[in-house]
Amino acid sequence: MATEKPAQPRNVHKPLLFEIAWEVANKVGGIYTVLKSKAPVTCHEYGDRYTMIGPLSYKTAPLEVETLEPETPELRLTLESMKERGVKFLYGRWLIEGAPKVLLFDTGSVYHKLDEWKGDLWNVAGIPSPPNDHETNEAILFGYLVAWFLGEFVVHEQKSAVIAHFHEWLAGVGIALCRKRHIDVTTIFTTHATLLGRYLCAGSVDFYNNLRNFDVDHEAGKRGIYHRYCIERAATHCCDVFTTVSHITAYEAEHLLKRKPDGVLPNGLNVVKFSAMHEFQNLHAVSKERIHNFIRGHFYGHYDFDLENTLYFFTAGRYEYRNKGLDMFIESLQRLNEKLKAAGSNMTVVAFIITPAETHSFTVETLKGQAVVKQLKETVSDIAKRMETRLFEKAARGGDVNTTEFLTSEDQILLKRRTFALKRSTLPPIVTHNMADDSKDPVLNQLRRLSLFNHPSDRVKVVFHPEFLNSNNPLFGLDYEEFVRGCHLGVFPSYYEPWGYTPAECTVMGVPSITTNLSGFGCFMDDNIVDSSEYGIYIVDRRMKSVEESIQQLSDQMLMFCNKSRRQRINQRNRTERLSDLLDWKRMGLEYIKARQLALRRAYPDSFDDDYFGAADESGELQPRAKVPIPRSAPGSPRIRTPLEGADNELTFANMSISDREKYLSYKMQGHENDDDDSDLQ
Ligand code: U2F
Ligand code: UDP
Ligand code: G6P
Repeated sequence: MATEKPAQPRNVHKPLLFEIAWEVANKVGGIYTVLKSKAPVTCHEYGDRYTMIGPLSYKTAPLEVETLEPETPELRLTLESMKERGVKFLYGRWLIEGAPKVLLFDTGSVYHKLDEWKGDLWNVAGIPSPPNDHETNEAILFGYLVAWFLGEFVVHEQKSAVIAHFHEWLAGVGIALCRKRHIDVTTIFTTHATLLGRYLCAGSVDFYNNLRNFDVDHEAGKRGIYHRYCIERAATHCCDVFTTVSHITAYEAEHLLKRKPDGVLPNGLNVVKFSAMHEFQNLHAVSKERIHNFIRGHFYGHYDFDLENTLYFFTAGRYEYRNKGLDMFIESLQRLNEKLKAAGSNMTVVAFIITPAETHSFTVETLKGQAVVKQLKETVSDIAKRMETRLFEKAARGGDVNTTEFLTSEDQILLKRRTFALKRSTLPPIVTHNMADDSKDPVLNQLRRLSLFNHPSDRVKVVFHPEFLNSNNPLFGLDYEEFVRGCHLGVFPSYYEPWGYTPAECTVMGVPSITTNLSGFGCFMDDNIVDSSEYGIYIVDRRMKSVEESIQQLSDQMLMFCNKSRRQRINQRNRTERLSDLLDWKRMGLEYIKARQLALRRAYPDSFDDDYFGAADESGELQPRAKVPIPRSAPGSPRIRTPLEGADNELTFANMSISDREKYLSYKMQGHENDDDDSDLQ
């Protein structure tokens, strides 16, 4: 359905915005975090002109979305007409901060159309679709529903320009259809990874050195993803503005998808600042105590190390062994173990690996560890109460207080029984669950190969928890965020990581982390901070160094961290936390604003009077990119002077209208008081 251009030009200064993704109110991976955490800034900017479009999941949507009646006649007419033709949907408010409006389409309600639409996709775009790929079928149904909606909507709504911002290939079919049907919207496509990149990296290819040389169609065909790749590539080439989440993915996209992105939209977070600076330090201490409790149980019988001198390292994320750098993490832990032993260090490191694998629940041994220690604790508490009563009685009578006589022989026997229960002939387990396929699991095999078995002489202990954490977890009783706060260092040595939310989340919680120069986040920090290690962001070089050298570097960084005093760790956490502003959507959101402006300018060039745009230096924001300097001994908040540079592409702040700049800047100022008076030392 082609849409006629309206008689009057559409208003490009008050556009409507639709953001379309498979993960709207539907948690799958990192894109859900992008949409959810960005909602407050986008709602603030667009108000009721903003709607997210996603698939309708009857399992989760009723819990996440409150139903609304369409407010405008244009939306009502469009949705009524779709409903009359059998389309089911849910329109409402997503119950998250910002309360964005969402339109969720039930792909099942149009399943009977699948074959017709597949045929059409082949005819109009030359995209094939095999019969049994469920994910692709869903992407096609969703794409046709979105294009149907947008096509009808812009017939009814003729006054405002409409921006449709699509995320990832799963939402990509809609872009190709908007282009083929000449629907009068402007489109942005953001890819959060490339299909081929993910597949190629997971294998054993030297990905980055061969990016220019891959025969993309052949590689996609070999992996059975040619049709998916076609959708991704069509979206890339049919959109008005093409973007990725990092420069490294932009480079990858240029070679694998054959279009140089117009700009980079890095991922932010919705940073919640505590009013008192030390509050996050207190939270660390509280959560760490809970992790201590787990350790006492897990290592029962071998609990011979001092928790005051124990550091908690962790890695977390989807179970992509090579892409997430689990191989490198384990190898480096073994080196660290040797180094700490050789130095006669009194430090112990417990390294947690949190990543979902197929399991048959917790092992009996793991649960037993928690049970015996809990029993011991209860017994000690009962005995202590009895001793307290006796002690008080004796003291109240003015008698001589000889403490040994307060522990009765019965209690001594009880205590002995409990401590006998702590004896064990086996080493503390390296995995907390029964694995579905223990003998083939790559993490376990690597730990076995390197003999990391939690022996008493090991200074590095390992706990593999093959399931994401939640507060009902019987071992920790902590949700993921609380667990991260209780740890000392996050380690994410990824080989393939378009962005990487896990180290970013550590940063805003004031937890130092190690990442790599192959991750979007690592490169972003390196670009924006003079010496990020001073702020507790360590970056392993996986580009220019050999694997062996990178492993050495990672183990040295971990060793250096082990050599810090408590005071230095506290100091460093304060510095890390100060980088939060850099990752806040209030700043990162600016890149989205630029992308939307560019999309409008490309689709409606005649609607822009260039006088409307101020000169580049008018706002004071367009200065050469300033890196965050090395911290002074008690640094103030890092001064981040300019947003991510877009000098070599069209996404620059100069392209924003003055009103957009003012709106953005006024929002940015809210709630961001100067915290210069915070001391580094707690
Ligand atoms: C990118 O991360 P994503 O999470 O979007 O990666 P995808 O591969 O596109 O989607 C997540 C996949 O992982 C699966 C899930 C999806 O197929 O079914 N999965 C799982 O098998 N088990 C789980 O417990 C959870 C998910 C990118 F890689 C990151 O670097 C970026 O930070 C992120 C946001 O931009 O996008
Ligand atoms: N995560 C979680 N529970 C856990 C471990 C991780 O919810 O126990 C989340 C984490 O907070 C992060 C996401 O998983 O938001 C992983 O995102 P990342 O960008 O690091 O990688 P992706 O999986 O998107 O490639
Ligand atoms: C926080 C708490 C301090 C505690 C410290 C432990 O800063 O506020 O009371 O001493 O954590 O730090 P550590 O790095 O040893 O876990």
